[in-house]
Amino acid sequence: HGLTTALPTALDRGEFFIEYQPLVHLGDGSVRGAEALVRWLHPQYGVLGPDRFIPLAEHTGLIVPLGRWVLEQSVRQAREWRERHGAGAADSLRINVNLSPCQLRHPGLVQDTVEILERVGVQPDVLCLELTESALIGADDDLLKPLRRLAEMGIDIALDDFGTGYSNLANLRRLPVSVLKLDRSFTQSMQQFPADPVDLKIVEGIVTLAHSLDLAVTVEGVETGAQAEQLRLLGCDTAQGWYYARPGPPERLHELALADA
Ligand code: G
Ligand code: G
Ligand code: MN
Ligand code: NA
Repeated sequence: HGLTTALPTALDRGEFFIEYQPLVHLGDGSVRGAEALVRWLHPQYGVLGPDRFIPLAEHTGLIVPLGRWVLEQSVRQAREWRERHGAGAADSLRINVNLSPCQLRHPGLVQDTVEILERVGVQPDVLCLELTESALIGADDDLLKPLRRLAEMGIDIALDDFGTGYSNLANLRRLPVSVLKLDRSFTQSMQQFPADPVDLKIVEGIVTLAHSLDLAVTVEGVETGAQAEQLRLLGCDTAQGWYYARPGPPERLHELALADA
């Protein structure tokens, strides 16, 4: 239908844009970075979220050039944040970029990423690549090799939507991952205070396991202060959600980062 025919040229037409949602340190409330979330400003249908076109982009192969574009824009944005905020916590602001499994299978991924970082002139530690747990379940060595190379360069790898798949927890040791992003469903169950005791135990267990493997824990979908407080008490490191900010234009992150500087 309409989206299928318009998608291949949308990149050349400059119809994609990126919104950024801050990642906040639960201990001190400082902004540590942001997740880049792509949108398509369709000439007829208006703003479309990734759920509307990422599957199509994966199917048509556009995900590779689109992913490269998102990566370069995001890294440029992160460089600007670091430059504008100078010394201090903002000095280490990071950008999280989602990676589709198709991009991981594309042989040019490592090379493209290196070239983008060099062209933009930023260190690899500016970047955290997010892959869903389901993308990495059962991943063989061919798929993990590029991921290991990226991790060795100093890029963080995050396991997105963690806890929704059924990954063998021991499997985590095999993956070059440094961050677990706990799925929003766990955050939702922290809505009541006190939260369901079984959910509390599960999150507590995940956090203990993650920390013992030297992984940081980020929580998604934090909508209330009560959720943030319970997740902080459970030892989670970083949070993301509407309680702090909705995804928005890059200027919004300047304001938030400056506000707590
Ligand atoms: O934008 P929204 O908050 O609705 O995000 C929905 C999902 O779309 C995210 O969880 C993420 O997995 C996916 N997504 C957003 N931006 C990108 C992107 O640049 N590339 C890929 N592959 N997925 C993305
Ligand atoms: O990569 P991922 O699919 O996790 O991207 C995050 C998604 O979650 C995006 O679609 C974003 O708009 C959404 N989101 C971000 N913060 C919140 C929140 O606090 N509550 C809910 N319900 N959704 C959120
Ligand atoms: Mn994500
Ligand atoms: Na997620």
